[in-house]
Amino acid sequence: MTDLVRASGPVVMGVLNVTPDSFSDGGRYADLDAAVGHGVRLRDAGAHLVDIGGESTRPGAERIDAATEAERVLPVIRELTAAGVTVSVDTSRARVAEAALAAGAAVVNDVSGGLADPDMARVVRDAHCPWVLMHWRGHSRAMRELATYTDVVVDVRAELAQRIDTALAAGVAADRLIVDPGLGFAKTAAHNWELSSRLPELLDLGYPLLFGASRKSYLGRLLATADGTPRPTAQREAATVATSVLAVAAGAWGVRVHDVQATADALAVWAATGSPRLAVSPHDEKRTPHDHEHGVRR
Ligand code: PMM
Repeated sequence: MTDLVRASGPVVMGVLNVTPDSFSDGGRYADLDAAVGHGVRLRDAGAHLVDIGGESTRPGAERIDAATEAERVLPVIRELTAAGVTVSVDTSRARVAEAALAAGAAVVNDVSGGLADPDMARVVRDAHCPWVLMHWRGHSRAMRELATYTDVVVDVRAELAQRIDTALAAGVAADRLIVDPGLGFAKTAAHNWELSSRLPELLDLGYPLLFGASRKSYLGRLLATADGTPRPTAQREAATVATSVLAVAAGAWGVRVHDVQATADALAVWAATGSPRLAVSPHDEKRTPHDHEHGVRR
């Protein structure tokens, strides 16, 4: 699985949330079949990884207990792994991660970056599996009040560096770590845009970067009607694809998306045009009007 971390091409992580609001109708087995079927479709559409989460992390969401979370994710992980799908588990609980790895999960996607459960580093270290360390400041109920930064990019970078140091100090190998700015987690829309436009400063940490903008509310606000009504979740796909391609062109290792087919198609176009990279670095001087004119003439 270390190969996945070192992958040069963009990695597409498909989202499979097995929370009651995703699969509310039908009995337990119908839910399981629906979840597994969806996971297989995500893989067939081009997902390198299917990310299975059993606890909603939406702002304001109430927590569920570890046993409920495990009951939701473990059967889906077992079946998808048996079907040959590479799976990550989206959890902040060491107990759930440990059981998920035993059930076949290959990657731990921890939205708390190791902060929520001090035992997570041990689990990841012993499993030698990749670990996504997302930038996080607190559980869903509290995250709105935690969205205060001096400079969001500088602060997120410094906090991710602390998460990396803690992981390394606990014995986790550097080549298992992936960082993620955590769009929408204790971030306003403006913070999300600032992070999106200054990814090179986060890439400068020297770790693969996962970018998860898919269908998030800041895209809904960008595309709001004149009276301020946000664009509904299901109609944010073109914006999701645009942010994902821009993130990959800026150097992101991977993107976490709901509509894998749309993103995979867009990334195929990006690859067919020579995988162009956005030529920006945090130290680049801003382009002057003169440069622009020059570029146009050529
Ligand atoms: N976002 C959500 C859940 N898990 N994991 C990572 N690594 N990065 C994210 O941005 C992220 C995540 C919330 O989005 P969802 O409710 O659409 O799954």
